[in-house]
Amino acid sequence: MKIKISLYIIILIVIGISIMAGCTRKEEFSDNNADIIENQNIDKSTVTYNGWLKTEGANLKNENGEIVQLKGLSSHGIQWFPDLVNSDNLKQLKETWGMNVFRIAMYTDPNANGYVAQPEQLKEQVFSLVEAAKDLDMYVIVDWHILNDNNPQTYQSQSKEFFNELSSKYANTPNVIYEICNEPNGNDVKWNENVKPYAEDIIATIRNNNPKSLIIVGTPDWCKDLKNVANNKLEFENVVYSCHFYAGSHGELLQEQIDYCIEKNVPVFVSECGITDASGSGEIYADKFEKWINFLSERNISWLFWSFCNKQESSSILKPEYNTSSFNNSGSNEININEVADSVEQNKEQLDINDYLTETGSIVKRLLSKNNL
Ligand code: IDC
Repeated sequence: MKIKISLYIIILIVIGISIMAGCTRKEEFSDNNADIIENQNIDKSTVTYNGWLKTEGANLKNENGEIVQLKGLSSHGIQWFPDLVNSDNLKQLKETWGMNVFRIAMYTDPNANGYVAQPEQLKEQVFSLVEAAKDLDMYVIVDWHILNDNNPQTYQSQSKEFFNELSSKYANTPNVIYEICNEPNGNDVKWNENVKPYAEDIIATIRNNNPKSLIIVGTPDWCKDLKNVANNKLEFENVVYSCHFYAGSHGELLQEQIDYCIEKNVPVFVSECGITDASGSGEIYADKFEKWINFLSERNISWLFWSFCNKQESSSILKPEYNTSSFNNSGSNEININEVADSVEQNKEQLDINDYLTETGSIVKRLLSKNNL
């Protein structure tokens, strides 16, 4: 009898365990299902998804080892257009253009009223734009925009101080990408003698605060001398080298250099490009530009367009009326400065970028939103 009861109890226990195991499997199954559904809705363009970017061979990858192509716009000089970029229009660009990165062009030249002339004001502007990009879960490039101040060594000490502060403030922020010099240029500015030693100093400074950061290094000849760089690249990891093209001025010769870099496992990053010639104004070369964009996409090379601006020049994606449309609708000839300022402030928030696109803007919008992450 006792044996019978024990057997009965054992059978009951076995049945109980089986039922429980079944339930768990069901739960596992529904968890997997939830994962699949969630994966379908995941926004793969965000920093939350991609994390710290890193280079592997000639590719740029996210933390899961997937290849990443960043695409976005560069500001014009933020010292000249302090109010043009704000979190509202960055949000619109992210949502309606598929932009996953924005570049803050901070001129350095004191003759252009750049950082060397007004460090505190420009630092504040940079920090507030970085915060906006962080809130939008987007990558942001901080560009030390040398141009007429052609040799990065000229203001090396200012650069070091700036990047030291930036990289310690954002030591834990994968959103921030450091572009340590826009376009070294001039016959006397060489990779081995000038740009490389500058880069070694600034990269060491950044990495001291922030070992994982992605760093973009400008190359000589307005970012067109890639071969010399590829033959003697930096020892640091997670460094990409910039190549800048303007469709009306640069073509196959530069593309050959990009392919040379890829063969040598040197990662190239187009942190600035344009649809005009190198002057930034004049004719628009839509077909040549599109061919360039296809060339880059086939190679998963990131690119940013010059520029997010309403200046009267054909490289601008916005019409000059963007920003000042409120004046035209005021209905009054008497201008009260405070009222105008208030109305500009209000209107700025409501303006839809897409209502003010230039021909350039429409073309770039189409190409930028193609094949998104
Ligand atoms: C141009 C601007 C133009 C400005 C000029 C000088 O479009 O409004 O007057 O700079 O500051 C670059 C530079 C970028 C240039 C751009 C077009 O990085 O600053 O902007 N360009 O000329 N390299 C190649 C072309």
